[in-house]
Amino acid sequence: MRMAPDWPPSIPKMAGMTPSAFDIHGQPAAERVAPDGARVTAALHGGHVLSWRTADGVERLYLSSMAVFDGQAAIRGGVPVCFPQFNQRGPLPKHGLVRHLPWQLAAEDVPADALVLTRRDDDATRALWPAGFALRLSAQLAPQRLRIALEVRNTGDAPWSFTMALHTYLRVDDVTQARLEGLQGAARWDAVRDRRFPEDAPALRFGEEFDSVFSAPGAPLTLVQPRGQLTIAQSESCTETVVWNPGPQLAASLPDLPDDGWRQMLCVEAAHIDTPVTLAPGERWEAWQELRVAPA
Ligand code: TA6
Repeated sequence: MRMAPDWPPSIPKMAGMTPSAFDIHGQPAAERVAPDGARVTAALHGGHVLSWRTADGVERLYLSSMAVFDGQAAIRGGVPVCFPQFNQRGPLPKHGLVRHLPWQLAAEDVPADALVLTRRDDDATRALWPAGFALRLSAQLAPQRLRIALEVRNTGDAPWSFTMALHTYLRVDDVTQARLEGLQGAARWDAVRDRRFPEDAPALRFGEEFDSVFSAPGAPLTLVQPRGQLTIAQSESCTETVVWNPGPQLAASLPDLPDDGWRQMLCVEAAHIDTPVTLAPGERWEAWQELRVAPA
């Protein structure tokens, strides 16, 4: 099995309500610690939330032990921000531009319980996509809860369109023992088999490659595991939910995922894919996903 020898990285514990800046594997990172001890950590590369630990110390997000921290590659795990393109549905690199680029840590207008990262267009983005934009990613802590919000603004002088996803990797004890409830009745595109059908299962189960785009459910989803439940809600502005697990075969071919890494992760993504959002100059749009640990 392929495993990084120095994992997990030692993240300094710096409690306080000011975001702490440090680095993880040589990459700049920041952390917010809430009064109850919950903490959220993000890498500036990609504006990428890496970790959410609830007050009980339990890690709720999956981060691959083989994730590449070279300031170039997208990081495997956490919450990649896919913008302005989801997957390969367009001419841009897979999942867009910003997961490969450095963001900034915001210091102003930041709520006391949030970590906020920002990204604007620059020569690197305009070389591939001529849009003037500003992104603001907020990861906000509340007891047993994390809300990740992405604000998109058109700062240019022409309209442009985008698709997006908050590509959240949830940590699970064993995905084959987990089930995801709440998508029954949703329109589903099964990308593995290229089939479209209404989902009829009351709960999704995992074990083989699973890659599907669902029309957004009207109510939050529930991830059920033997150890407890997680509720996953998303803003109405997200018109789709994506569920992805590579399964054993695809996992073995991904160089930045341990062979058995697929067992510890499940991506449940708040997305806007099928009909792109168009923003006129000066317009803004917001999406969020909220994760809540259900009481035992
Ligand atoms: O959101 C699901 C998906 O689009 C899958 O098709 C799979 O490719 C996954 O994202 C991960 O993509 P990545 O480029 O990060 O390997």
